[in-house]
Amino acid sequence: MKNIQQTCMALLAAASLFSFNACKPKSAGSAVSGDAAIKAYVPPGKYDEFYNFVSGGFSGQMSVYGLPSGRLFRVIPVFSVDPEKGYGYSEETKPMLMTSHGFVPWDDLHHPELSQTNGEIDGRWVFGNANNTPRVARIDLTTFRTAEIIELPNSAGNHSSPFITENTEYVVAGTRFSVPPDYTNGDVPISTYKENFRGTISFISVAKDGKMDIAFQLLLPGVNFDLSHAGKGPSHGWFFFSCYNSEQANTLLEVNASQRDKDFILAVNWKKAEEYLKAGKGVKQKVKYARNRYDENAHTATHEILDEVTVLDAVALKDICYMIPCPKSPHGCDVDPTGEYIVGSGKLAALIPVFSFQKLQKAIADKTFEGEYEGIPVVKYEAALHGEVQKPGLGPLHTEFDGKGNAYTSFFVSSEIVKWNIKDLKVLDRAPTYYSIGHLCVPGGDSKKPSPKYVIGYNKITKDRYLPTGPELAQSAQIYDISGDKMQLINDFPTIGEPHYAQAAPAELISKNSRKIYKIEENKNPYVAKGEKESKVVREGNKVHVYMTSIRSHFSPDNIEGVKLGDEVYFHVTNLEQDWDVPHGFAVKGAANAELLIMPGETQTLKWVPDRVGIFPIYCTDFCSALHQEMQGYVRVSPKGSNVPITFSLGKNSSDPKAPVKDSTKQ
Ligand SMILES: [Cu+2]
Repeated sequence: MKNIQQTCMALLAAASLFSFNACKPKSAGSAVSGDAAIKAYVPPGKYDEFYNFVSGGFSGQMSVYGLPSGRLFRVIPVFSVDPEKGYGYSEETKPMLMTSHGFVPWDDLHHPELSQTNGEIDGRWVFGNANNTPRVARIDLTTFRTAEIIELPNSAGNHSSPFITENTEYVVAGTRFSVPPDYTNGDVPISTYKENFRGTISFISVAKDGKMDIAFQLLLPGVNFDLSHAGKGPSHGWFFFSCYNSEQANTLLEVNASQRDKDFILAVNWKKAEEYLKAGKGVKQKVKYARNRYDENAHTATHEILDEVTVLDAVALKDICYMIPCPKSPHGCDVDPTGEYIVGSGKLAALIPVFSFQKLQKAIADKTFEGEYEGIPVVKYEAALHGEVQKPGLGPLHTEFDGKGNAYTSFFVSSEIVKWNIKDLKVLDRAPTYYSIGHLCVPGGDSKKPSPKYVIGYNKITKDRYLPTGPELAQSAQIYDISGDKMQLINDFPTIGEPHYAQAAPAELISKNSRKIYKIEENKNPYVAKGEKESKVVREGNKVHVYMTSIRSHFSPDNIEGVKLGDEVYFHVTNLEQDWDVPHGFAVKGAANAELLIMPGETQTLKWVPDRVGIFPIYCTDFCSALHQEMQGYVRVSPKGSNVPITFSLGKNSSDPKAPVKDSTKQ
């Protein structure tokens, strides 16, 4: 290990550590030892103990795995279109991906965050951030679907997000890139960063039903906000953010933002900010941002553009924000379950500083400041410090907790998880990871009440854990049993996209609320057909609306004529099934679009603009019965200006005279 440490130290000294692959620990084995694998074995037919919500990184989605098996259950589409579910392809879900820039079909999701009540995970929602076009999404855990997406003005690179207060009062989002605020003229030389660029933190309020609003934003000096965590227990009412680039560099940050020995943890008194807001100290600014909500009754998303946000100037309002010096280029900023200790992880630091909330409060009360940074008071490092973990490893990134007084920190450079005691700061155990760990997760490990059974490590850079798949290898996670004194590797599982961060919750908390169907009588989609008798085809100018139903194993209607070139055809398909797990799919040949996937009782719409004359088959894409293959039909497309009337039928050439839909021209 020493040689590795020396090699890595050399890399650190070169201040270019992230351009190199991390060092592989010599002790890294190739398999789990002894009978450890049995701990991850979940027999066929048995359920896992935990849901693991894993970020899909640059896939823009969130994926759901079982723990400890590592089995993939579902990919939840959030910020990227998903043909498997028709998300972003159906007319009903397209509004979810609207922004102030228009339709954006992709993003980069980094951090899942589960909702909490009294500081404990409550299983209602999981939030996720869009790192590129700044947004925060809320996913409903009864349906495992994205229920709402809100865009963030005055932001760029929404990395420091979404972090949550102990009763889900707020989800916060700090900007990674400082930029000129939206309401000012942004046409300025980039070299005027110090004068014109600002950082903002958005406080998004979450109503009882989950609806999100930007309550206020804090205007801050131009630094990069990286990660955050809310206070809890005694520190409830406060938020802590890691900041880097206190040098305020705007080029070659790998060198220029690593100049100072210490950057900062920003401590925010959000209760105080609320007081200022109530006292009218906020300034309303003209901005433009989107808010998109999915209505479970109309089965339709709505998109609106909002144009105002209230900004509190943290420099002018002196007692909202304080800086705590933190060595060096801090990344993770984690609060322990008691709410007393705040762990800062300097990417380039060779120790872990642990701050005390009580000491911070005393330092603020006594004004034990070493000066100001860009107008924000800077607390003396020693005055806020509980202590430092000495020689913990190289490249500390993130810390989660077991609720038994222990912390687990990931080390990117030395590729390991290190367990240490929060009070006496002694290192207790270390386990190698394969390779270059980034985030890690203990179920509930950033809440007041962790479930300390496993710690899961998520890779930044993955190498040869699995069979090769061309130039890009599988992304990966590893599960360690932490029920004993020593961490024990029990399982690996490949992941979707980059498994950036993840959270986990006991299965029972979520599975008991799982939705099975949508009641057909509650369907308020304007184009619903609540039975085959209501199915029809209606022409409105060049728009043709098909009110279609699907039930095992046919569509109604299944023959349509009278569509012409130049028409826009809208297939509004209602799935009439009222049994759990009988979705139907829908696709049409040549549509520049994906399929629909329609849940029982739901209506979804596929828009199709035919590009040629001819006969176009339609079919069900999701296997639904023994006669699924027979679930098909035809649409005839005639030339522009032809006089073929709209007709539609089901069972027209069968012997059943009561076929529910008849040729409309003969009615
Ligand atoms: Cu089907």
